[in-house]
Amino acid sequence: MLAYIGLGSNLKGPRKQIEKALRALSEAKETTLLSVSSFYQSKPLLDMPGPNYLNVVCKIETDLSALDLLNFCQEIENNQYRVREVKWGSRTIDLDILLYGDQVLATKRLTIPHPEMINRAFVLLPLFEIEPGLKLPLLGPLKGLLERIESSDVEKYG
Ligand code: ROI
Repeated sequence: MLAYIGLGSNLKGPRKQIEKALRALSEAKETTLLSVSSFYQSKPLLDMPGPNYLNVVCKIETDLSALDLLNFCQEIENNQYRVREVKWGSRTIDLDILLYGDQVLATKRLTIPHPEMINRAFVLLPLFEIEPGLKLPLLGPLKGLLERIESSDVEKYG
């Protein structure tokens, strides 16, 4: 199955944290890393206090089910000492399953497409960079979604 994962970090060397998580994704025998976007920098959403974020989106091919992919992503987060303190607080690493093939899922643990992705330029811009022609289940062409949101506060980094 093809899947897209959004990665974000604003603590403890964000670039290093994201590179480490990408390495974990690429080294797992059930997943192949197919492409990775540039790094993008933005302020924390909703004017939350904290350092700027770096975000990337990657495309993988995986034999894992959506739920096992979620478990794997959370294992990577735990390995990088992610601590869940306040909701929407700073984090060393965050991995969000954005899309899993054309699957639509709404369970307690996992909603796909990721429910917030359509509002987040730090997800849509890197996704557009690696897959400009993408059509999302339920939500339609990525290009149309990007045109609806303000994205000037997200910039390419490095
Ligand atoms: N803000 C930005 N800019 N990037 C993120 O990845 C990000 N992730 C989050 C919250 C805390 C909502 N804010 C973010 O989870």
